[in-house]
Amino acid sequence: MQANSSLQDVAFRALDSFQIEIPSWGFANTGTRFGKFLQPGAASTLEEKFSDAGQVNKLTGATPTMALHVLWDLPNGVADAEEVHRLEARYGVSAGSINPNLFQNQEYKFGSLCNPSEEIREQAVAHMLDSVAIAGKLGSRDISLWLPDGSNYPGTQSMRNRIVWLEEALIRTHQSLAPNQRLLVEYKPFEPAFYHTDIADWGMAAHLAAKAGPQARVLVDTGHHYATQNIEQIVAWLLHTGMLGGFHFNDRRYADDDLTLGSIDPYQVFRIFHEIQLSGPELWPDVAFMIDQSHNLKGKMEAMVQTVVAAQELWLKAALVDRDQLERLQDECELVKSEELFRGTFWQDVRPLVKEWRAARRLPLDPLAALAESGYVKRISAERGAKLAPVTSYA
Ligand code: PSV
Ligand code: MN
Repeated sequence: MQANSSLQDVAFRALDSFQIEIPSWGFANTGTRFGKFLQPGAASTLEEKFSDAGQVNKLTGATPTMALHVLWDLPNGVADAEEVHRLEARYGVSAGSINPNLFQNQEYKFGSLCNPSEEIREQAVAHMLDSVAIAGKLGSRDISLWLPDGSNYPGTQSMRNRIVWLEEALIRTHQSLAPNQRLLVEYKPFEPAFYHTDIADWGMAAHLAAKAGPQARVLVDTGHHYATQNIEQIVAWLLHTGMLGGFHFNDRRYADDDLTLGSIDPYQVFRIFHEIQLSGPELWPDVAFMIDQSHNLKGKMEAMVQTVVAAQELWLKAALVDRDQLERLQDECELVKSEELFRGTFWQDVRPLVKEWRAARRLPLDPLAALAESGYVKRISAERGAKLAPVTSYA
């Protein structure tokens, strides 16, 4: 905690400043490539997703926007904007980042923006431009690109040609951005391609973003790293170079989308938040905090609320680090004292403080308990479950 401020002031400031975007796909039935376990309460329409997102926002006070995935949520492109505006007004949540989808069409078997076929590359660029137009119509700042391209066998693709095609595609996408829009470039070292992916790490993403233009940044998905990767160091570098655009939070133990934030290593999330808080509040609005999770085993609503609450607690813990004292100890190379200060702050139980903030902001004191008491999950399970055809095999 910084000197001259009461603990409560620091906590309230930190929690007031913290917002995290939830993904529409977190409320829908999803699974692994082996199959899906369907949940009766899962959302299958855009309205149901908005309704669920609205509930999470009411319970936590921290999720005013929902990320949309173009093909899953906006199949008619800009023509869907009117319906989105109606849902925003009805459920009190706005459209957030717009996610192009370059991974579902059959044409993309050998790549999208990096496909050796010029015609297919054009189709993929056209989808990027459509996504920018949709974002413009919805008033969304960020177009968040995850590229699934890559190859599975050495020698089968020219990695060098693909760099050039990708640079061209991102430059063209950037040219279509309005002044208030950003292009976020996500990286992933594996899946669905396993020999090489065209944007494998933060260095490649940072290069591509810089090449694309001044409104492009890097998106760090915490699941998209190899084991033992020091993600907070990557964050420190991206902050230093002004290239950090945002996050997709999940847990890398699942390698991607499906574990609640901090369920395996909350200390890592704390370390990441600490790096961001070192940069000061002027910068925070430029960092898009987003969740990229879709739960297969836990109840979707419960897991989303649990994630947001965990994020709030960890953000607050990071705000309580005595950064001045830490800097002094670091300068003096007081290893044990500096580590104990850092670790000790992480171990503090901040839940009572978060509760005080919830009370002051007229939010439920215990969002998970409030969700259970509201009967919302029971209701949507009954209503939506009745529409499900009986299933004997979910493969
Ligand atoms: C890909 O693994 C990813 O992390 C991208 O962000 C996608 O948009 C998202 O998951 C949903 O498939
Ligand atoms: Mn992601």
